[in-house]
Amino acid sequence: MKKEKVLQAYDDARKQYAALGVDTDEALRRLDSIRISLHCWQTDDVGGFETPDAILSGGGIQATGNYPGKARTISQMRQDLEKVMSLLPGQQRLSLHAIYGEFGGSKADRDSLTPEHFQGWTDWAKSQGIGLDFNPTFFSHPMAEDGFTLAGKNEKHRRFWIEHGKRCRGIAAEMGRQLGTPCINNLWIPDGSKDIPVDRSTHRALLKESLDEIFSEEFPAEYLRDSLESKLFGIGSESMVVGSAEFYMGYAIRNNKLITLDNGHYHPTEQVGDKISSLLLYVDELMLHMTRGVRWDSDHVVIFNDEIQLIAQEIVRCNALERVHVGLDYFDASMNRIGAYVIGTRAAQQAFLYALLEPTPKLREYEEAGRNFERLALMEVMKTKPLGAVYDYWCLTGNVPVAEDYIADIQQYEKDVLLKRS
Ligand code: RNT
Ligand code: ZN
Repeated sequence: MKKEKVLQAYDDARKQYAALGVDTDEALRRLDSIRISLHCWQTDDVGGFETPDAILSGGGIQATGNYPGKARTISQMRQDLEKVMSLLPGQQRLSLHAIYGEFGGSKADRDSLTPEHFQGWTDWAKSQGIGLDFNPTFFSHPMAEDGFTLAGKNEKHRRFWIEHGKRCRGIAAEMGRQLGTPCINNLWIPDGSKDIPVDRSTHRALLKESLDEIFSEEFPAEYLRDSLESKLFGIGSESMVVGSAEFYMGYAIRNNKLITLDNGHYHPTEQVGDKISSLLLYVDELMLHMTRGVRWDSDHVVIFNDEIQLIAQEIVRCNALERVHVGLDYFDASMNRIGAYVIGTRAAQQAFLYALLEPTPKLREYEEAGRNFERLALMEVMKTKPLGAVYDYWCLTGNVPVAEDYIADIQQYEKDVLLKRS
């Protein structure tokens, strides 16, 4: 896109928003401070590097598609992530899963992971000037095959997973310490049952006990924040998921933990955006897994839809940008994976920009005066204001491709790099 065109369009957009009392420059300044945490697992369909050609298994989650070019080594993965970040305005973080360590061909099982296995990632993050987040991996492992980990009645397995949970916190804290930005360690377990269980309560009591043990060690909040992610159901856990919304909400409020809101993990008519103002009254901080469920928790690429907009709007309206850590969680193996990252991250950024460009005081004024028509009318008008011109300007000033220009860039990368991978 021509530079002058972008500047001209921005100038016009600035005036249009200003007429409604919205300062676009200020909105961009605030947008610039949001660090979206890229989920490393879109590079390789949640495979990881424990064994050659590891595949996602036993976690009630599934990646579908076999688009060529997935990352098969750590250096390919870093190359892909660097490409992704070169196509995104603003700054990002990276969220790693425990299966993505540098195991150097030797088998380090989940209960014997150490910060050294991730030192390469920390060094890389330092070189990129980004922060890291972390996730213990409680799936794709023989000891998770019966569908239970921290909440299981098999004591040997449960002990193994508790050890994994503890080690991951140590690793995450070390990343946070070295990088000077707290590492959010997000805990999600698949535990649940396919058919109707009779004893739900023992599993929940066991999960509580396991978590107490995992969290018994204290780390400074500047290094580590613990977050808990609930789920409604998964493949093979259709009838009960131990770590439900109520379970973790109770646990997090009582124990001062963060809650991760994955918008694929609720009843399809529930709006995750609506939960934010409630949770912020009781927990200090939230973590987001922005995703797109299509009929189920399908983890499609994030797009600029109503759901994502409401999430961003509620965070901005609650003035809670500093209290919400934004992350992504989807894995689509049916399209160019670099493209999937860029589409989803740009969509999330656009949702925040949309929220930041809202004439909230005016809308509130209408609301308080009971002017329901006027409130809805202005909300509708905002949908066709030149959001894109403001976003394009952000890309231009951030020296990344503007609008559709990034498509050609990814096509070139596919030709030069991805298709050459075996
Ligand atoms: C699964 C959860 C979880 C995973 C990642 C890979 O339903 O959403 O966050 O997607 O940990
Ligand atoms: Zn998630």
